[in-house]
Amino acid sequence: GECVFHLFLELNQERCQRILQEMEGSLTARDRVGIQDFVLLDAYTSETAFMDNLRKRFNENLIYTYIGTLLVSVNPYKELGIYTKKQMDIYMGVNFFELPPHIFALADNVYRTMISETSNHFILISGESGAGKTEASKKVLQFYAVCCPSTRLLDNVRDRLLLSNPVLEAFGNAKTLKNDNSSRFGKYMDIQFDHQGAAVGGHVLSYLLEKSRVVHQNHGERNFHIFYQLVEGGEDELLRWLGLERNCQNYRFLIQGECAKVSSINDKSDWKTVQKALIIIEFSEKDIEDLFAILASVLHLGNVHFGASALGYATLNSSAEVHWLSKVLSTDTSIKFSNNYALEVYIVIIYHFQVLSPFTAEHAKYARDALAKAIYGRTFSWLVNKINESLANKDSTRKTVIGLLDIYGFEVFDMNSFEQFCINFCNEKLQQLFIQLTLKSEQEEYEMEGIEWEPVPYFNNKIICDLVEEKHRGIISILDEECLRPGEATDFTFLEKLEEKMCGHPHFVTHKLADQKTRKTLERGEFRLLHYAGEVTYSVAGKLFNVATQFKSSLAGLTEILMTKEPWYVRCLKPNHCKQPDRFDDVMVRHQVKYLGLMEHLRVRRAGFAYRRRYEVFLKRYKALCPDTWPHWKGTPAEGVQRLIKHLGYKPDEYKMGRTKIFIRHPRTLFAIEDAFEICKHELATRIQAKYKGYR
Ligand code: AD9
Ligand code: MG
Repeated sequence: GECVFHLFLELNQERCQRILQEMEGSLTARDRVGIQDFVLLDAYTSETAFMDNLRKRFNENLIYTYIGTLLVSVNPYKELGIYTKKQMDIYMGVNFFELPPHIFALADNVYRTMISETSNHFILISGESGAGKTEASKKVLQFYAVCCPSTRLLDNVRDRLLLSNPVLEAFGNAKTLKNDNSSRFGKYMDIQFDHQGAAVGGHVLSYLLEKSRVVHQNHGERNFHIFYQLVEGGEDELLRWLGLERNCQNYRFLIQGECAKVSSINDKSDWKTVQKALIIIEFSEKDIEDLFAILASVLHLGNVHFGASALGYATLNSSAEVHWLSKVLSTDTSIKFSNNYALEVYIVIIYHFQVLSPFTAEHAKYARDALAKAIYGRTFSWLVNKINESLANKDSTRKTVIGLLDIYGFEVFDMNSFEQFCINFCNEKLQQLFIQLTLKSEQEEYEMEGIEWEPVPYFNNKIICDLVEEKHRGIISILDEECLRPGEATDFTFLEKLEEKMCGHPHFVTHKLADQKTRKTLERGEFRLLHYAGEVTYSVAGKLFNVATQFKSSLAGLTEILMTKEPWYVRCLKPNHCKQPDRFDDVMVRHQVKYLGLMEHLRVRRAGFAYRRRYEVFLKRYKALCPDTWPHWKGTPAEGVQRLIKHLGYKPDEYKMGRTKIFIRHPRTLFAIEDAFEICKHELATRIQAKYKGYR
């Protein structure tokens, strides 16, 4: 045991040094490519040094850098050829710090930790809109699909896991000003693994789809991709059956942003991909037909228009659209889209067209749009359910999971509505989770364990989360109260209430509460929140349609799911506002580095300990490396660990003993003990085999 371990410790030290030398090379090479782990940065407290390192690496197409086990990624906006099968093979099963930083290295590390500790994990991918979250989450999924062991039977699951992505993106992503493929829903995906590490199933949770996009798009933005795919790529026969023409310009819901065609998007080939994916995920032919009938109904609905009668009531001027609507939705009694739903839509349409006719044209339009949004929203939920049925693993044996969280990023537009409020609140909550799990709990843990520690100050955004969600006092509660006063409450009474309750809050401003200087930039129907990531001005118009409470509780549910798992982080940075390669906007990146709390994270990491385990867990895993602790240790686990590491010859500055845990400073110490453990396991297995042979 001992001598093997020392050999490994030495080998590892040498190996680490060699790797570092190779990585950093001579001083000039290091000057050129920077350092691959910010923890190794000499001037680790200097933001300038941090930025220099990031920029250097970006200029060399090295988009990944670590802060310990946290991965920082800068969107290159170009293909780098670093996600090939060959690259996956290189990263598979190799110690985290031995190769240049990569999303595959993180994926591999999470996977191996899950296997060796039989524990559940999640990867939180964050960053603002267009920073590369969705791409990162796809790379992780691809890595697991390709690298995990598999059987023919499970190939199915793998394909379905992979292909759920293009389907969900077609229905849930859209071109915005920030990102040509912007996620307009939050997505949390569990990938389930059996005890051999094969991917055997999955589950998707979706969060608040931005439904308003179905009926309205800002200039330079599009509706959800799937509509354009259908119109551009749908077969002639299909379009004829749906009463659609092959021209986006004919559909009001597709052209409000005046950019139906996007150079970076090929709707035709995407259509084919989605078709194939739907078949692999096992949507029946009927399901698929119904799905497109529903989409067509939304497009027809968008073209329904209303005139005004002499009395000012709405009149319906769209017999062709109504004809197609009733045809695609309800003439076929066998519509299986859940019978009730199809029927409900039909009844609602009849209801709207006949009973709502005494409405004004304005009201009728509103009802039409509400209907279109509802149809699309339900279709999306149905789609997620279908995908989940297909990914479900029926076998009840215990599984471990890796969760992937890819949500819509923080975003600020000229006009920010209720949707942006929810999206940015969601980002605020995830930042809070990050703070709790890293900066806060890490430091509290040292304190609790009685380990000497110089506290690192950081900005805690809890104050902003509370401003939004606190019971009885937060914005969402006030919104709820207002919604309970139908007839009396308006967007403006809501704003007045906010002003009354939030007056003096450092993160809340309105026209009335603002100082002279700020007032000029704020309108009367607006409020401004000072989010962790920047200021956003929201319009109160239409906010009284409240789904915020439901959103708040679903986010609370998500937090609960995550809290039971071990966290890993990918922090995505956006290098410029123009979606351009080779352009590193210093001010913009610095801002993100700041609000994501990366400097603070680095400080905590640098001063802290890379690895920690409860004494029982540590002893259980490594006790075979010391004759005194193997096979049974009679004393307390802490004493056992003390004996074990004494035997292994740990130096005093390499570790600290806390109240319940051992803390290890460097990853290399960890590699060494893991390697020694592997050899030991191997030796044991060989001995057992030999014995067995002899017996035979
Ligand atoms: V949003 O909050 O959903 O609006 P994301 O998800 O953070 O946003 P996304 O992953 O969609 O951004 O990335 C935006 C675009 O940047 C992609 O469509 C790619 O064109 C580009 N991108 C992102 N990451 C990479 C990468 N690792 N390599 C090459 C990339 N291009
Ligand atoms: Mg995205």
